[in-house]
Amino acid sequence: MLPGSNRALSVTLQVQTRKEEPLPPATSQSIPTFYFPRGRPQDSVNVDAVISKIESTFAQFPHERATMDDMGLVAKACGCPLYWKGPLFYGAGGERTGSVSVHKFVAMWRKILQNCHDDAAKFVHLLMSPGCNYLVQEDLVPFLQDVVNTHRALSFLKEASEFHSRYITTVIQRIFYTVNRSWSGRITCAELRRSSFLQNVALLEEEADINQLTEFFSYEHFCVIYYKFWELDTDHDLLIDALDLARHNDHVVVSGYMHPMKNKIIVLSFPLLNSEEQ
Ligand SMILES: [Ca+2]
Repeated sequence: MLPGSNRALSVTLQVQTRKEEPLPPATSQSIPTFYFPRGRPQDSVNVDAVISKIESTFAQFPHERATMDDMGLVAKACGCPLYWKGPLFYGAGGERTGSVSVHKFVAMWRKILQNCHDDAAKFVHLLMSPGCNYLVQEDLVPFLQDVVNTHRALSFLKEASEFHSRYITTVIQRIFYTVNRSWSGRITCAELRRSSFLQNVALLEEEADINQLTEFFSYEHFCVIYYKFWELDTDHDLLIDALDLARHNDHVVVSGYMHPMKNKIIVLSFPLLNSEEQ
């Protein structure tokens, strides 16, 4: 054995022994929660008082069941902006039966109050498909269909139901273009929270002229967008393809801008000169 090897072995064993001593566990109690995907819980929400107000509201309705027409009162009892009434009705399953019972609605809203702590989380959970934590485009249809059906500024659309889906589709595209900054096709609570969408939803109640809501809901903006689409869609099949653009404006969009195999447009930002400039 080499000189001093006994001591070296002893030191090594001590070091190994020390290494095996367990570190004190980092308890979750010592790290404050800093991530609240469903909003930061607030102590001030008195769930029982809110539920009591909702029950009083339902007591006014026949058999304590609310139809879609009743949901404005229910939304107010929930402390929500008026145009949350569509999502509230849909979230409680009202679309399937045409009305919603007080028991079903209270169970749904109590669960939302207990699990969702801000408006973004509540709105997403009312409209999302089961098992999801985000909204896809179709999820917004019940909300927007109710806006079309009941906002006074859109009452003239009652006679033109074929434009309902075109207005709704356009508004959904505007919402996703602005709110879904990740371009994932899925609006999360965080993306909704960072956007001005819910403030605009609240303004639908206060603003009689929907054209003032230029970010998403303006009917005038829809007309401009739809008119331009119609102009580009030269065969009016509601699809803009390469042939439409090739035909548009005296063939000013040259074929070099199109994908030779897929018949798709690669570049759309082509300057369209008016006749005076030409
Ligand atoms: Ca077309």
